[in-house]
Amino acid sequence: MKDETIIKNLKTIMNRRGISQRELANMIGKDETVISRWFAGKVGISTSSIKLLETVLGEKILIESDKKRALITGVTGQDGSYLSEFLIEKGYDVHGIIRRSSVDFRERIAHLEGHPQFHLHYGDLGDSMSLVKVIGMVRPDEIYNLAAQSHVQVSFDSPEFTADIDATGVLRVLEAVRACGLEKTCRIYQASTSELYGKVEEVPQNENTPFHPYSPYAVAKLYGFWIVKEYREAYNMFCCSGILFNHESERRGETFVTRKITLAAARIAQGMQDCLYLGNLSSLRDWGYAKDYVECMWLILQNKIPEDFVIATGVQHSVREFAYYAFKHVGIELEFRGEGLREVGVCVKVRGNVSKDLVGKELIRVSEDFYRPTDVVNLWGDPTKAKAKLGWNPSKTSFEELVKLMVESDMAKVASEGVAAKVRTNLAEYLEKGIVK
Ligand code: NAP
Ligand code: F7E
Repeated sequence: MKDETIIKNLKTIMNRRGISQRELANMIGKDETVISRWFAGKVGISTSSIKLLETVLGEKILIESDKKRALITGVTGQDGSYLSEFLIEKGYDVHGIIRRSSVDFRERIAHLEGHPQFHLHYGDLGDSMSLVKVIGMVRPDEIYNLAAQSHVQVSFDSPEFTADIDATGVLRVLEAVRACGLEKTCRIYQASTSELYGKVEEVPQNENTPFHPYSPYAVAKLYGFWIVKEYREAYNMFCCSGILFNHESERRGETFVTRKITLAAARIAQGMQDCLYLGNLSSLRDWGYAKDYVECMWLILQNKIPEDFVIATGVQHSVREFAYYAFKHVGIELEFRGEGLREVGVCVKVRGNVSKDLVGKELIRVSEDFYRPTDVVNLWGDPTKAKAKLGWNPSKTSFEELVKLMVESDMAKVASEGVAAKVRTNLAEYLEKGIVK
């Protein structure tokens, strides 16, 4: 997309000024065949060649408006970071909204800061004025609204904040787009969730399954889903929701159950933690890989018509199974004994460098602290529509591969932690005491 537009601009300048291919080649000190190959689309045109052409011609051939512009709210989060990488690769100019933080280190996007296609702006989903300002300035072709208070347990602790950001925040984005006069041109993706199915009324869940939200988070997200649908119908806006089932990665927040498990497995295997405390081990989830899921967000916005899609793998596992495979992968074989609050995961065998002293020890225990007032226990998505209409492949990364790549990343992280180990020990203690959930 980018090269075609650059060549088009270059040809327009050459025609207007009567410059032949040979003359252009002389002007930039290259062989004429190089120019012919650019024009035939046989080779890409490098950034340094673009700069050289612009200098000798004294005119811009890479016009900023030729690049598609995407605005991502929640750019510092797991999905925001992968989506930024994906869109940059596609040639987009990516703009992200960040909140001011007392710790000025944005771990997940640190590697992108300074990239010429990556730009950050301060804003907040609780602050309409900041949204109007950023959207009006960036004038995006696509908005990916990923910002949210995304932790279900935290939504019980901070329900009002969750509603403000996850429900009203969506309305603020939609209204900001209208206030900037972009409702006819800007496509909007809303990060919706399988939590809408909550106390499930059907298994597996598809686009027609009735919603039954079962946490303050899910109730807020339900408003987000419906307001997007309303604006689509009322104002004919291209806005849609991706109903995404759980997706995890090496960048997943450390208090979500998968990451909590892979980090603990790595720490226990390396002798830095004694035991992992979890809540409902029987809870069932359809876990996919976040990197695969961001592609789908983009595909949803490239669709001919605005529609909502379920994004899932179609495969379901329990928290207990996730823990079993994660520990197995670090060299610890677990056997689960007992039931409910008395259930424990006992080490029955070790391999590799793992200490034999662990054999016979209870490495996983259940704590009531991690039980939720209402818990969603049977999520299982049916991605048939996304497969058929978007051509998306839900089986790109299997459950086993996902567990493996998360565990391997945490094994390496723990091994190289050094000074940070103490901070981690404190976090582990807080997790154990249920202060941080
Ligand atoms: P995440 O890692 O928790 O990231 C959330 C992002 O939202 C962070 O960048 C955070 O910024 C930002 N944010 C929070 N409050 C904000 C506010 N008031 N104003 C501006 N930004 C704010 O979440 P994720 O896993 O990437 O998920 C992305 C989206 O998909 C969320 O909307 C989530 O609810 C939804 N979702 C996730 C899953 C999943 O399994 N991951 C499944 C379905 C739906 P800070 O870094 O400053 O905190
Ligand atoms: O819990 C159970 C817990 O916190 C999964 C968010 O991205 O996905 C995520 O929400 C299950 C629940 O994710 C612990 O009770 C047991 O049944 O990893 P989670 P979530 O609640 O499914 C959805 C789709 C989103 O939209 C959200 O934004 O695991 N569980 N023991 C535990 N959960 C946690 N966090 N910690 C435990 O110790």
